[in-house]
Amino acid sequence: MSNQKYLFGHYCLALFIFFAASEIGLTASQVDPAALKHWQDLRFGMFIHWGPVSLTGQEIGWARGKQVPIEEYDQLYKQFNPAQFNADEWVSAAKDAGAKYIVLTTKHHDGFCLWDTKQTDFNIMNSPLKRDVVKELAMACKRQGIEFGTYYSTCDWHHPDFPLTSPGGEVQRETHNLDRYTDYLKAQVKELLVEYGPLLTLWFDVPQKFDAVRGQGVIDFVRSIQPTIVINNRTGAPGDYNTPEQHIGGFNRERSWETCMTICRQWAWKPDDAMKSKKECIQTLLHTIGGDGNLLFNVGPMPDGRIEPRQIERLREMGLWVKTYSDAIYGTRGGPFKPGKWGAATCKENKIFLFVMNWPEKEGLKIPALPDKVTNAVVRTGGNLTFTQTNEYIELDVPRESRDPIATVIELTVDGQAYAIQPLSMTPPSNSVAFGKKAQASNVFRKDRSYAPDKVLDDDPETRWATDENIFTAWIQIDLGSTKTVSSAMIDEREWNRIKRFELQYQTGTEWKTAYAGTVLGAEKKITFDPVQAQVFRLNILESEGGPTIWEVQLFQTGHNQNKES
Ligand code: FHN
Repeated sequence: MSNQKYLFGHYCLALFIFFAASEIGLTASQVDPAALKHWQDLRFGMFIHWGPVSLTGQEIGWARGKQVPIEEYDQLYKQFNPAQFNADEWVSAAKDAGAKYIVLTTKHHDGFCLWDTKQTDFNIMNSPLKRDVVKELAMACKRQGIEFGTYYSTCDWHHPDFPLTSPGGEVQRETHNLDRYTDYLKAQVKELLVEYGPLLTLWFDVPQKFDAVRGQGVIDFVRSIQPTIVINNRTGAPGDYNTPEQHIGGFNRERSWETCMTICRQWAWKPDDAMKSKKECIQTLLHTIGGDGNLLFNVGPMPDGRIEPRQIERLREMGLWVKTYSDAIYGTRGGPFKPGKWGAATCKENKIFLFVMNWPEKEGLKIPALPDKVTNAVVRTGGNLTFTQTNEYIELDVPRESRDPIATVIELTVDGQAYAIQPLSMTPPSNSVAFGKKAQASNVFRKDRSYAPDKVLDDDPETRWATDENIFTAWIQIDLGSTKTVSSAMIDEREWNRIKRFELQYQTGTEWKTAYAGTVLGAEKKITFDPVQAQVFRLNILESEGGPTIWEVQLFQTGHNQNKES
């Protein structure tokens, strides 16, 4: 049987198991809605990436067999003695930031375990520290009243049964046994659930050889031990929430999601790593919850067990701001106004909280009118609010000197349930004939839907089409659904300037003709050209620095929205 047929058969079997299980009432693969809501209401967690690799200042897992030879990397634990590790200090740092849960890497891709596991000697109890880090952190979380979850790497480049090894899982092991490794994984995960739980979440990572069936099997196993747990989408199966990484996920109320992001640049500790500013940290949280996501914000403790004092201070600064507006953050949902350059919004009961980060140059902020009447409006960050409400729009203004440089918080009270209001885009419609149309592309970054080609046709300044790093030429094709006469366009690659040569083409019969040829694109490039009649257009990127990415492609009919070439 060919591989494709085998995989297709496997996939059908997975679907059958999934639907059969739910048909006969098995609940193993369904998340407990109350548990998911509880996790979602927390909105903000602290991620911790730590292990013996911190002795090297290199990246956990990935440095094994790259910056650090495998043999040397695997022996690091024998000199790992973080005597200043104090779980209560870590938990206090998280609480000072305003985080409501902690997720710790209990085992990363390098296979080293931070708890007293009986499945392998490759664990913290055989290091000079001889302390069960996971146990101490779980107990400190309990003592201080915040939730605890565990990161557990699905792939394991150290384990002899896992098919792939370092560097980076790029090397196929001669002999391996994925079923035996899966049993090992389940035995370890059971230890974490039974001896260190109940856990808020199990955060799996990098499934590599785990397909949807194997991944769902892990999820069912976990839920059979702890039904009230939420599991992410990195076992190989969809799980309960998506995990956009190092970027803020798009507005999405339909599927739970959590952005994971580093406070510096590296996940594990790195000396003098660049650290995000207080403003960036807080605005990242606000844009994330404004999109209806959670934020899992990462620190990497040092080899002596401490979190860097400068990171502790940054987290404290963040928390001072966050806690001032905690009612506008925790237990809220994203929207109804979608996030954008303007800022973000959250809602709860009959309240809408606006976090205005950028004001228009000349007048106040105009937002779309709401179906519900606004019965009260106050500025939580101080100053006098000018407020106008018409059937078409709401206009808000706060004197410049009163605006908060991080976000001016405005609380609106409406005469209804704010969450019931249909989400509203803050970007005025472009009138592009390509808006909302079908798109396909020659390549999509890691085949991740978050970067699908249709993201350039959504008038949403927060979403983009992206390609893999090793892609230098690419095309994105747009089907308008019917023939249109087009004579101008706007193409936005922001300031990334990766594109060196491109053509806007249109299809006649089976041929592609060029409507416009250019070199540098950049931010909101407006182009005009002789009117062309076609149904299918494509942006053909002929030369780039690698990984070209486009935020918007807007096409305008002759006579509409004529843009002047920039
Ligand atoms: O390879 C890991 C990486 O080290 C880190 O743990 C992140 C956290 O989300 N996950 C993987 C990269 O996607």
